[in-house]
Amino acid sequence: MGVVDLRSDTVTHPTPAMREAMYRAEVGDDVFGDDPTVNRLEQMAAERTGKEAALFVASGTMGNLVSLLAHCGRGDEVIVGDKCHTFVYEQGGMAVLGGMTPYPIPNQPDGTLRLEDIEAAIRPLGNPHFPLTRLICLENTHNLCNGIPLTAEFTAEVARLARSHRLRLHLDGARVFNAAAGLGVDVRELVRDVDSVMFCLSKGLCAPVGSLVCGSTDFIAAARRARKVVGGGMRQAGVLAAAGIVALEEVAPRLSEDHVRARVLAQGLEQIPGVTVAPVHTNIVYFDVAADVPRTPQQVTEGLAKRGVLLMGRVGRRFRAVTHYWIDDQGIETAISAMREVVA
Ligand code: TLP
Repeated sequence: MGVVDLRSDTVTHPTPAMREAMYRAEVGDDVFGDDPTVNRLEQMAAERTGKEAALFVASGTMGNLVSLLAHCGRGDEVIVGDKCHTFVYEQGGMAVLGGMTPYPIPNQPDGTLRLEDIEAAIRPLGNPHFPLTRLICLENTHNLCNGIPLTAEFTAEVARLARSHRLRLHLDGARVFNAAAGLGVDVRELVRDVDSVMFCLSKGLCAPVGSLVCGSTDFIAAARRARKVVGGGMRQAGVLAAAGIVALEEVAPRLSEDHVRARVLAQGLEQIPGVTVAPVHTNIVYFDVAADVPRTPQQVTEGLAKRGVLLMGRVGRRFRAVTHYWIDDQGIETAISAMREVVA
């Protein structure tokens, strides 16, 4: 990559080892269950998450959607954080395509939901005015909450509450491998108490396409049906799954390098007058440019782009930079000096 592309970890190109594995991948018709490479990836994903089974899907959005379709029916309600990806960035897919209603409650700055808020959002049974509460969703790491990881202990508390009301718990774990690296624990611990987890291969894990949904055998059978109805039966998907296998084997173990670089980036940006950096937990760095810096947000992103640095403008004067496999130490230095010039 010629430019320092910090817009997202979704911009990652496949590694040379992935391209090689894709070239050599054995394939079959995955809708018939015949693709050995997809089957192997699904087995690996189930093992890594400690779940019975897994399903390869095209994207994180599709993974969350088919999970929700497998857990819920029309008229069911889903308790979500008001800053979670499923609620904010997925076009309301659960409502549009699944007839579910989201019940958003405030995400706390640390990405958690207050147990009291969850409890208060659960509908009383037997009253025909209300939808039926069916599912609670969490997100780990939490993208809009500074990429913070949720602990296994917090997830266990929510799971206990869910079980006591006969609700299911789904985790949007798009970056759950970053969460595990950030907390220094195994992914299995972080997802032990959820009924289903979706994680992405095509973010920090660097694969070109794909996500996995993991859960019980029955749940995965339902998710497989849901994947087909949304057009996600991908046939010779082994060419994609092959990259996913490399992602799990070779890229997952190195994610903490991205976290170190995110902290170095934050430390550099903090030195620039007018720039305030939010706490960094994993590979996501949010920062604000003060109102008295005479640059519009657009001028900031354009000025950076001219210097070969791409990042994402968010709401107001807030920006996001995400580190990943293709960002090295030199890239971080380039980004910091470009920012210093643009803001000066
Ligand atoms: N996030 C993207 C954008 O959509 C914001 C990004 O650049 O961060 N869950 C979480 C927590 C995500 O951050 C994302 C993508 C998804 C789900 C959806 O994954 P895809 O893009 O594969 O559909």
